[in-house]
Amino acid sequence: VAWCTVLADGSVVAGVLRTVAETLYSTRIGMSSISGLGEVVVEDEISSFFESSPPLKNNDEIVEKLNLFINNYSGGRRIVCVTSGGTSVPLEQRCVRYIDNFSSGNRGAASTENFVKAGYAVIFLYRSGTCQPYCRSLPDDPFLKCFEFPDKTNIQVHASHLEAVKMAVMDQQAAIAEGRLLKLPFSTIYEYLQMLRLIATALKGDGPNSMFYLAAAVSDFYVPWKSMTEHKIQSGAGPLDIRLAQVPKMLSILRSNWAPEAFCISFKLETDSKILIEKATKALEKYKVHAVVANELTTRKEEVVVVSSSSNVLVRRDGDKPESIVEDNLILLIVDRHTTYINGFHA
Ligand code: 9Z3
Repeated sequence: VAWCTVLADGSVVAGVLRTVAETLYSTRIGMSSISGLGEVVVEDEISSFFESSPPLKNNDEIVEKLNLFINNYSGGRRIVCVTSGGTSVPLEQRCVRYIDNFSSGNRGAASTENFVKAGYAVIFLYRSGTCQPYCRSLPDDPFLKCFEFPDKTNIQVHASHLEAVKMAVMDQQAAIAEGRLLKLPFSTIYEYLQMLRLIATALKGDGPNSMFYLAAAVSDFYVPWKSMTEHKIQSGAGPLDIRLAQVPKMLSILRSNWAPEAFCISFKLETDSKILIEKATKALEKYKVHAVVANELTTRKEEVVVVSSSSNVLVRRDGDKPESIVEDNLILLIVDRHTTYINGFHA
């Protein structure tokens, strides 16, 4: 997981946090393997994570939207929850500073477009402010770059961006009107995990027709809400020393409990390509997901490896076509695997 701090005093905070986090990580791994009670420990950690989390502000509204969206699509159709963007970890309850996980949201947004194209209904659980489906061809600041004023009362799209804006608006409107796209934003690790649990619970009735495609970059460490200072941390007190707890791995409970019949794809990101496949294979075995998409930070837009119990498949973007993206081929493969899974389930 890539660590970086945001806002003022960043460099000092980053150095200290990294050291403490790494120490905690190795301590906890050691304890679990000695106790031999891995499953129980994980379930306890998960319960206490949720019990101590600040409640979701718009819980009822999210549940209502989810139920409406899921009930709106006729049985037998496929539905996928795509997670996208990084989770933030607040350092103060009235948050001024936070730790962030790297992710532009490109993978999630592009994958969503491809799932919709393949006939899926998509619940897009995304980090606020990250890349959105159908907006990848627009400039970073579309409002300032796409529009012009022929006179004071009219606004029109620059000819250079006309096609991109037209496609973005039309495709997004069609996906929403057809009940194929529900967008739910999160910011913190607390919001992300509570929303993921809500979605998984809501999708339980859809069994093997549902899929989780977990491309979000999820924090491994966090500050438990109750041990977090309420007000802004003061810099006058000198260097900062914060204890980070390990975020319990929700993948195992997602698979075993929240949505045991759903098809589940997780992602593994590394910066050292030498350990990538080994780490992805370990994750596959440990969390019993159906496949792990392994990617290396600098080449993630060119290629990924889909690691599963049957094979490791290298998926590349089509180098001959400039507009080709790796998600075009990746989603074709994942959809194919999902079909095999559904057929096997009913056999
Ligand atoms: C990924 O590996 C995604 O493919 C990326 C996509 C975040 C690299 P972008 O959003 O990049 O297009 O800029 N996501 C999972 C990252 C992660 O944190 N995985 C955890 C891990 O590797 C497991 S949940 O341990």
